[in-house]
Amino acid sequence: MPANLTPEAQAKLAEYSEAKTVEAKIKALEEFLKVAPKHKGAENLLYWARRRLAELRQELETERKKRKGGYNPFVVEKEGAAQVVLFGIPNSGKSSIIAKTTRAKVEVSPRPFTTTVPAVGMMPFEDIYFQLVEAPSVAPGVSWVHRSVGLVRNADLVALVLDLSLNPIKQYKYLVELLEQSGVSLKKPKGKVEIQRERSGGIKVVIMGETDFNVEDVKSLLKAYKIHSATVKITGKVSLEDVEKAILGTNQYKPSVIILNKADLPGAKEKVEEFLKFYKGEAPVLVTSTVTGEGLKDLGPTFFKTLEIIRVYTKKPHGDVADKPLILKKGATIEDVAKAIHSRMLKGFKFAKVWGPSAKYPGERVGLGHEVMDGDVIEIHYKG
Ligand SMILES: Nc1nc2c(ncn2[C@@H]2O[C@H](COP(=O)(O)OP(=O)(O)OP(=O)(O)O)[C@@H](O)[C@H]2O)c(=O)[nH]1
Ligand SMILES: [Mg+2]
Repeated sequence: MPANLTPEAQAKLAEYSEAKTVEAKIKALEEFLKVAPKHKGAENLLYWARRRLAELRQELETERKKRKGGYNPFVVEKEGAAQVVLFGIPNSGKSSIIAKTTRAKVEVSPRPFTTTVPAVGMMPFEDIYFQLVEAPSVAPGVSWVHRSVGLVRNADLVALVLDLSLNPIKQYKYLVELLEQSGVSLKKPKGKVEIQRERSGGIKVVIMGETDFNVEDVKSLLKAYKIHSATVKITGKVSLEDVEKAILGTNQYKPSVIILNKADLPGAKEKVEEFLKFYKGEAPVLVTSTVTGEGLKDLGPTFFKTLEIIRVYTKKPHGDVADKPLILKKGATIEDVAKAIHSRMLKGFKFAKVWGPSAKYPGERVGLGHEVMDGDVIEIHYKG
């Protein structure tokens, strides 16, 4: 069920979602919290608003510091094929994983909270690198929880690192709850809501899929949030609450893997079995030990698969194949390849030649709509 807000509260949220600056967002959320209803249906939204407010205040402080010339260690610029954030409670072994799989010098210690700012390392996988980022450990009452959650929000993938010397189920529940409270979901959505705001033209709604609401419901929801012109495309299994979350941006899906670490310890095997009995989600579960090295070589392939990325190699006509691949999302087409290289290539596109898994025969001539695959070699011909 949508949160059934008063028009006043909805207007404040509308202000929030339209606000362009952090300051304006903070102001709108503060005012929303003052007028928001306290009934059961609005509970989640209130929780979200408080969390978001805390994050925004943090952001503001960071911005201020930056203006003064300081730098923010909690902003880690992406490098390599994808950024993977290691998220977990103190001492679960996040730094040890980075130490064992990258060349970065990180501090490992039996003392909890050793890592106080994100530790970063580049983990090689075949011909690419994944950027591993350790989020400083989270625990109840820790002041940087929002910042660590912020790192997860920005990552391409989150790895939950669970400590097998303690109860992994409890840790899992705690970490997932923290993320959910901040609008980060590890569950792949069954449907998709795309909202394209327009300057004029009213509200257009296209529903393709399983819903228990109709076009009029969507229109009135949007109007309640003061959105008067937009194109909304709904595909798959979607609830009206999902549409509301899409309007507010309060639900963000993050692909995840689960790492059960310290498999070398006595009793770890039983805990792994218990966890597997409990866990029915879609994320792959890896069992590792940074002491024996067990499972560490599976990290790369598992990240690669879960990220649903592919590598394609471009070449110029009569030229050599690039040794560094272009990283694209699974399902990408020649159009995406051209776009990724240069807009000129797309504008003047004539045809492409493909060698590799997606080609019917080596050097097949294809158009913009051709779907490329991992390992393809692509030569684009265009009017320069
Ligand atoms: N037995 C065992 N000990 C491990 C393993 N991985 C890490 N440790 C130990 O666990 C302790 C914490 O490891 P770290 O890698 O520093 O853990 P962290 O998650 O980075 O922890 P903080 O940054 O301090 O919050 C250290 O004493 C490590 O030697 C493992 O696979 N097996
Ligand atoms: Mg650490």
